Amino acid sequence: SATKPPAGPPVLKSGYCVKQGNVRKSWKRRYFVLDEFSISYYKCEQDKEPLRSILLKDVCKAHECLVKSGDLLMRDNLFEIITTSRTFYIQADSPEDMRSWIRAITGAVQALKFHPREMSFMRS
Ligand code: 4IP
Repeated sequence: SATKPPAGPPVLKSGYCVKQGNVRKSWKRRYFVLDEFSISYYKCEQDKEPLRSILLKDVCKAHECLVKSGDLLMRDNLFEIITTSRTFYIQADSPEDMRSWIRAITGAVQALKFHPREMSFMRS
């Protein structure tokens, strides 16, 4: 019904950032959504299906990208999300937003580590 809340865990942070592709390295503006289990990105805010979800259990670290080479040099407010399989390069709109994303992701990763939760909403 129209009053039913959206399924899934509550959103911790969301907003637009620009991310780099893995192989082709093209930069795309995407809508990012962080919840207590994952970071997903969508083509736009209205989309229902994410292009990809990064599980927080696979995230090793999120921090400001200080060592840059190549086309990373041109990008400010750049942070990286290091996972077991890939490093994501993400450009925020401002230094404040970059720090806010790093803080939110780091907090969620730590929370999951110290208080493992059942992903019960995924079983439906
Ligand atoms: C695409 O480039 C986009 O950057 C994709 O990003 C990216 O996938 C692809 O990475 C890259 O080839 P083109 O559109 O120029 O083809 P998005 O999914 O945000 O559209 P990722 O994995 O970064 O989502 P590779 O690694 O498939 O090349």
